[in-house]
Amino acid sequence: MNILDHSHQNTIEAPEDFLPLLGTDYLELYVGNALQAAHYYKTAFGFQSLAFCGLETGVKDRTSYVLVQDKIRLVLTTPLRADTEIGRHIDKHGDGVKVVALWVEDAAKAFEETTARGAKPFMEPQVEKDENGEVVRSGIYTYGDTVHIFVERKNYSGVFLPGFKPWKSSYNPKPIGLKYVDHMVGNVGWGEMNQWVDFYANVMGFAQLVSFDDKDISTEYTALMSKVMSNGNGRVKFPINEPADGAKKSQVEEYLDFYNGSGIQHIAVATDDIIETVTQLQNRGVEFLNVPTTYYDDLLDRVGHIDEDLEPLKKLGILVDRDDEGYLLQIFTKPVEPRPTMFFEIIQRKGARSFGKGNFKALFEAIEREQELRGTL
Ligand code: TYF
Ligand code: FE
Repeated sequence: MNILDHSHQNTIEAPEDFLPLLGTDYLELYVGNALQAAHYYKTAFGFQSLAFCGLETGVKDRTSYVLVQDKIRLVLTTPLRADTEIGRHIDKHGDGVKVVALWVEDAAKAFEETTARGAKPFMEPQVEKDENGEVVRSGIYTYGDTVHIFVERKNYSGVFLPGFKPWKSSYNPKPIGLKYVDHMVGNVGWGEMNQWVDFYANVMGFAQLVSFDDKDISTEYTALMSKVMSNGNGRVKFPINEPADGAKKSQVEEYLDFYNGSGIQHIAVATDDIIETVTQLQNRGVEFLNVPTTYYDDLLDRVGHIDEDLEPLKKLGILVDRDDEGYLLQIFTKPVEPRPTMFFEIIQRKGARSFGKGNFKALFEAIEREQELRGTL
């Protein structure tokens, strides 16, 4: 099945999707201080307060703040006690993504289908109830300590999940136009990419969209290989990177060193107006990777006509790439933790369904300049 072929011409009938996904449900980060992290994501990224759990809701061992912006839900979780699973996760990885939750019609079936195909169970299907109805959740492990939780919420009308209360805050910075999670990239260990590509293909029913090897994307230091996996309807896309042999330490290796293993490298969030979104982010103190202004000298020769003026793109450092179907605009933050681990990508798609291959060189050289400053090359 060619999942990018929407014409339905000359395609053989697709096999039944055994894991239909409605989209990304939420992302849960384990962080050292969820209270302060929530303030950061509200102030800097324009998220809105949605829900919370903790001592006031009868939860004794941890507190979580849930933030929302359009279709994106972020959960920030911190332990309240010593010697917890969450605390050990933070000690090992620093702040990072623990859960990539996927929205499904049937969480018990999602668990059965994936574990029958070899997934390691994380959470048996469980029904959670409150006065707003019920949610069924189940979960499996993916790379490193990262997990997928399947969320079935068709019989639920509460703000987030049973056990959470609405979070009514008097501090509400304006949203900045972030719409949905476009893709989430994982970095995995040396030689492990194909094993995880096979996991998404065989266990989750995903198909491979594209592949990049070290010849496509090798600069002086960075060498990496990447394959992009997508679910059947294209709503969930997971590129997977592994380090390749380069002259010096690649960015993927640096991540693996500081994260102490495989994990989520970047979260790409979509906007309909990247110039406005990035202007807001920069005004609110979010730092981005810088490309040399020479990047813009031959940009229009490379990508042809674009709707946007060149000047604001150049001023903000937004990158542009074109494929057969259209073009895309993208920009990458610096890591948002003290460790050089997870970062965000802001992306606006204007027809293009690719990932910005034409920008890899400029982008990776910008990452290497940062690595140089850190002395980690
Ligand atoms: O998701 C992607 O494939 C693009 C490009 O370390 C990319 O955003 C790939 C690897 C990387 C940073 C960005
Ligand atoms: Fe990306």
